[in-house]
This record gives sequence, C-alpha cells and structure tokens, in this order.
Amino acid sequence: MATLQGKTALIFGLANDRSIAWGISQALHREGATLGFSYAGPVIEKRMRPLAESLGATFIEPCDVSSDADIDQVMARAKDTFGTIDILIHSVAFARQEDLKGRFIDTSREGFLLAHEISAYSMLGLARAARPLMPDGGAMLTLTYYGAEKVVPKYNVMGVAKASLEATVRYLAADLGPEGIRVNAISAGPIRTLAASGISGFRSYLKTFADSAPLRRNITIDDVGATAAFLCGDGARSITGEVLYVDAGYNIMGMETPEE
Ligand code: NAD
Ligand code: 0WE
Repeated sequence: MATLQGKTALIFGLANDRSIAWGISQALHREGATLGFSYAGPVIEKRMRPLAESLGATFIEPCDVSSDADIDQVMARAKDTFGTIDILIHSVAFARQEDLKGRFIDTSREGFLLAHEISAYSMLGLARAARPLMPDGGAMLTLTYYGAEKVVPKYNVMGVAKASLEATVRYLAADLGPEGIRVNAISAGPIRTLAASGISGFRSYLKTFADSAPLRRNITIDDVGATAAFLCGDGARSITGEVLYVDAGYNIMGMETPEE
C-alpha cells in the first residue's frame, strides 16, 4: 500500500548511494511520495543527480545550509514548483575532521560554532523557511546519534551539536504542533557512509556495536528508510518531538555484551 501517495518531500543531505538520505529517499519513493532534492555544492551534485533522477525527481536545487540566502532561495523554488510540501528531511551534519579525533576539550571556538551551525541550527533554519509551505500540516525529520546523550570517544563536538539538534526537535515540535506539523528525529546506529569515512577506528565501532546490540547486527540505510517512511506517514500521526532509535536495540544496554 502506497502510504505517502500524493505527498511531496523535500530532502536535504543526499550525497551518494551510501547516504542515509538515499535509504530514506528510496523508502519515501516506494510509498508513492513525490521527491525534491537539495545538495551542498557542485561536487556533491555530480554524484547525487543521477540518483535523484532515478527516483523521478526533477526538483534538484543547490543549498548550502550555512547560507540564509540559499535556504530562502531553495524554499522559494520549492513553492514555485510544488506550491506546498508535506515532508522535510534533514540529513545533514558537519564538523572539522580535526575535531573528530583526540579530546573534546581541545575543540576551538570556530570548530564548535561550525559543527553547531551546520548540524543543529540548519534544522531550525530549514524548518522556519519550510513552514509557510506546509499550511495543511506536515512532517519534519532529522538524523541524530547516540553520542548526543552518552560520551562516544572521538564523536566529541558532534555529540554536543546532536544534543542541541535533539532539543531543537522538541522546541520545534512544541511551536509547530498547533499547525499540524510534526517534528521528529531518528537516532541511527553507525553506518559506513561518506560522513563516516575518514573516522579512524570506524570498523571497530561497527564491530563493538554489532557484538552488543540485542539484534547482534549492524543497521542499514534501508532500516532507517523504513522508519522514516513510517514517521512521515499517517501511522505516526500522534508522534511528535520524539527521538526514535533505529539501532538494533544498542541504546537499551547498560553494559557491553561479552563475545560468547
Ligand atoms: P552523508 O555524508 O552521506 O550525508 C551528510 C550530508 O550532509 C551530505 O550530503 C553533505 O553534502 C551534507 N552537508 C554537509 N554540509 C552541508 C552544508 N553546509 N550544506 C548542505 N549540506 C551539507 O552521511 P550520512 O551518514 O548519511 O549522514 C546523514 C545524517 O545522518 C547526518 O546528520 C549524520 O550525523 C547522521 N547520522 C549518521 C550516522 C552514521 O553512522 N553514518 C549515524 C547516525 C546519524
Ligand atoms: O554523525 C556522524 C558523522 C558526522 C560527521 C562526519 C564527518 C567526517 C568527515 C560530521 N563531520 C565530518 N567531517 C568530516 O570532515 N556519525 C554518527 C558517524 C560517526 O562519526 C563518528 C562516529 C560515528 C558513529 C566520529 C567519531 C566517532 C564515532
């Protein structure tokens, strides 16, 4: 059953076929949604355009989320193209590579502000700009990670930015709820994407995770897509302000499970 038939989704953060946004895009497309995409710059565009087009998308517009002008422009174009939208997907994060190694205490002012601007403020900026395109309500969704609430070695400033993002979801949900706009986050387990490449020791994160998670495995972008389609659909009509874990149960454990 196509649960998102007649709905339009605007997706931020598709870089390539490993992106979490790709798992979400395929799931929303499968459920019948019309998709529009935005990309950070020309290098990303080259990779993501064929993917977006393969799902029938014609709305493929640039937007660097650190620019208010870019955000305004992409929403103005979305208004021209679609009139209104129903779904906003925020799958964007960035911190300096140098801030994702070593110790959190060494994070500079600039590194801290950059991570927060791209990874947390952008959700607020996009939500405010998308709101006029959702006069009949809608669903907004972002991606977070366990490092927001517990210390994950080397996640550092990104963990603090994700904590801000999760609180942003709750405050947005309170503001936009009266208009029928729901705002939620998916807290995904580790997945080897572009944003995970260059993280030294990521392989061991994946193994530790699968060894301890109740389901004893890693998760995929399709797992995240399935939950995203649910959260954007009528089945989740009374869910807002939540962080839903798509993590094979990892977060419920109080101690690492020893290998048998
Ligand atoms: P990804 O690299 O495929 O996606 C990150 C996206 O952010 C890219 O498309 C990139 O172009 C975009 N981006 C960065 N700076 C931007 C800017 N200034 N303007 C516009 N776009 C910008 O990696 P991913 O793992 O799919 O990450 C997507 C989201 O999922 C992120 O929020 C990430 O924190 C979150 N997440 C990832 C994992 C994981 O293990 N991969 C786990 C939990 C949550
Ligand atoms: O949110 C993320 C990664 C976000 C990210 C990744 C990069 C790598 C390249 C943000 N900025 C950058 N900047 C770059 O230059 N994840 C949840 C994946 C992730 O990243 C980690 C993790 C996990 C899990 C970093 C350290 C430890 C664990």
